[in-house]
Amino acid sequence: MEQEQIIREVTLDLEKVSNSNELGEVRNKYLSKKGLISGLMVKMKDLPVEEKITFGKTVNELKEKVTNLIESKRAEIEEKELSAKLESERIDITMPGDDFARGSKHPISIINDEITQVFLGMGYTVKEGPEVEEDLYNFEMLNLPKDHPARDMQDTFYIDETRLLRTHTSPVQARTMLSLNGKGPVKIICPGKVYRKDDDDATHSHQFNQIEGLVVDKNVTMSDLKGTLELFAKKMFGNDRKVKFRSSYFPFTEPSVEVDVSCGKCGGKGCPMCKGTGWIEVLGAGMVHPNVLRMSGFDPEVYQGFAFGLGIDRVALLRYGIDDIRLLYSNDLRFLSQFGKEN
Ligand code: FA5
Repeated sequence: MEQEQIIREVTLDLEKVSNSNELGEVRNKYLSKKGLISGLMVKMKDLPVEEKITFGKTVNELKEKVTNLIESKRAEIEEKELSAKLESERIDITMPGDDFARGSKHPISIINDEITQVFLGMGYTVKEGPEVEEDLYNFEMLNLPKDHPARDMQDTFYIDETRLLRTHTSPVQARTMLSLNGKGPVKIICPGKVYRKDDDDATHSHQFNQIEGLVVDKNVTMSDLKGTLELFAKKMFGNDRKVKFRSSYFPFTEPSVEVDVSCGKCGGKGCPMCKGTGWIEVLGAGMVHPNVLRMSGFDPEVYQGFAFGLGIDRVALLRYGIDDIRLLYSNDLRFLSQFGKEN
């Protein structure tokens, strides 16, 4: 066996190699099971014993040298191939990127978050309740027994005899008070969707959003309610808009009020949106009725409370000068993309 000659042959073969496939072929030629070096090993069995040891040693040395040559060629080729790949996949980071459509916050979510922040700042905590509600919490616990005529004020989607889609966020009042076993204070807001069989028009939707507020404590008065709502109106609408308290009726509050804000579209002169009145009603409120406190386990001789229910959609109309509530539910991107970019 000519060790030197084989090494020369390998070196010549490797000089011609320019990629991994060709290198694989050279490797097979010398180092595979049927390769030249394995062939030499086979020959060893025909040699006399005394030659076997030296022959085996030489073949092993040869194998090691050939392997080293092939492996250093492999490193060279891999580096070349990697540089070629990087070159062909080079990214021009100075090219302008593709613009992609980005979502924005819905105006109702923006207003909901803003109102929530105003009340969190006044020390309220947020509570939630189910949209599929029991008649018990939506009406009965709010001083509206079955067949009470005031149930007509909130035309209802019933699911069955005892369950309905909540018509307002007020049921969370009863649920929260019941969980407290007659011990105040209570200071909560509850945002959420509500449903009514109202005919849709510029200011009415069959699905809309409210934020309920409830404060129960000792020595709570109507002026606390008025002060709270005035502060809220100032924060939400600024000093330009006029705010009006109107006496009203809700079976769960006594006395009751409704709060109107001057119409943002006509500035209070009267237009189709405000139905010529110059005002848009945004919330109902009042002092919690003693019956409601009692039914929820609070002693009306000890505790008083006020509550309010704000229409978030109406606040959005007023804040943004939107002239039709149905736009909020149209899912028209031309409309929606005008909001929420600042967040
Ligand atoms: C109520 O829902 C009472 N639960 C509010 C309340 C709570 C009073 C706590 C006293 C104490 P009302 O039906 O007026 O009240 O609705 C409250 C607000 O929801 C309205 O002022 C208005 O802003 C909004 N609203 C009512 N109906 C609709 C509707 N169909 N579409 C959009 N907003 C509505």
